[in-house]
Amino acid sequence: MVLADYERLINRKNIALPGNGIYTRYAHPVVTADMVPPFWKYDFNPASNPYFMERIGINATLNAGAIKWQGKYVLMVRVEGADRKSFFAIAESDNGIDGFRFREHPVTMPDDTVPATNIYDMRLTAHEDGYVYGLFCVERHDDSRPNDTSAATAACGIARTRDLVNWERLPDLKCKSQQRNVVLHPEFIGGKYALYTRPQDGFIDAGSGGGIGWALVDDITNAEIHEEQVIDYRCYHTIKEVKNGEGPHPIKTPHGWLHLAHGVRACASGLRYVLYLYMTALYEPWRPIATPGGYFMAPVGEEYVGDVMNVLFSNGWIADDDGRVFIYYASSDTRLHVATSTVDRLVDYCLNTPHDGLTTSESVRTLNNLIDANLAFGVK
Ligand code: M1P
Repeated sequence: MVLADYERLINRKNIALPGNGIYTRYAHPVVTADMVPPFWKYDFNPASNPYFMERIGINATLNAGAIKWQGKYVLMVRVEGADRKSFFAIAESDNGIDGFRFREHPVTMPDDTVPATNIYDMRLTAHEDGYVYGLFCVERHDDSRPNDTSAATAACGIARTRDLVNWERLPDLKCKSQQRNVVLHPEFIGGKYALYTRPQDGFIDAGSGGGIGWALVDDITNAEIHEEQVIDYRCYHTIKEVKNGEGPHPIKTPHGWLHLAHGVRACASGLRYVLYLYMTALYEPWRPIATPGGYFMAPVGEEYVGDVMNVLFSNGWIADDDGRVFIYYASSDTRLHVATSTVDRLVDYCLNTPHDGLTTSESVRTLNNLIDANLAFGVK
């Protein structure tokens, strides 16, 4: 029964929903906690489990890295157990929108010299050096505050593989600040590895770290940031007032690098996480060339609800050779969805969406420009 229900669920066909011309959402999430194989949760031996009870609880499947690998759409899913520990597990599909099935075992990630309490949110980058890298957040208790059971530190863990099975763990990124949302650029820049960073004052607060940063690293096997420049700033009364962070590595297009990121604002009900796009120059991936205003995607319907409400977060997308783009995003730290678009549409969105004029007068002026153009065109 449990196995039959599971097979029915993971074989459910997804249904495209009417869209806005920019992307298409789908009726069903692509990966949920219910899609984790029952043999990860139940002991199937009646001798040791006479009541057929769940022995290991799975709480959520979220924030997945993504890569096209040997013809399959592969997600490096953050799976969170009932014990609040996250780990990585690969789920793969033939078409990218449904049929995701977890491999038999989760990923065994070697530890750095100081073991982590938690690891999550891997960004996958097939680098031109020939390795596939996984950069992820490494969380440990902050032992400088021994009496505070909530005090934590965030750093960037680095691992690499050639087969998505065996992982070589490299030393964690060294830098002055704490880091989350660090992403490896897929190409060398002046012979160096390039990182999108997110300097932060504390474990949660971005504080004085002004936004998404850029840093070059000489040696990825002993990565250290000496200089970091902010390339995408946080800003008052925008969707990224409180925090922002790079999503997956940017997609290379003839018009420049296409970036997906998350922006965070505060409100009475807590933090609101939305997704936005921006572009940087083809030969200077640190230089913004297009910054469409507002959000690209925000929670709708059930996406609002979950462990951490009002959150969309993405650290994985796949650009296919035919120009289709599969955007994997999690809602409310609970489940994973896909939205599809094309490189052409996303570039058009970036180049032609008005930027945020930062005042209400500018927003009305921009709106009137569009209305007047449409009226002149004869549309009412
Ligand atoms: O809970 C929302 C997100 O919060 C963190 O992201 P950020 O560091 O940008 O605030 C991460 O813990 C992320 O995993 C989580 O989805």
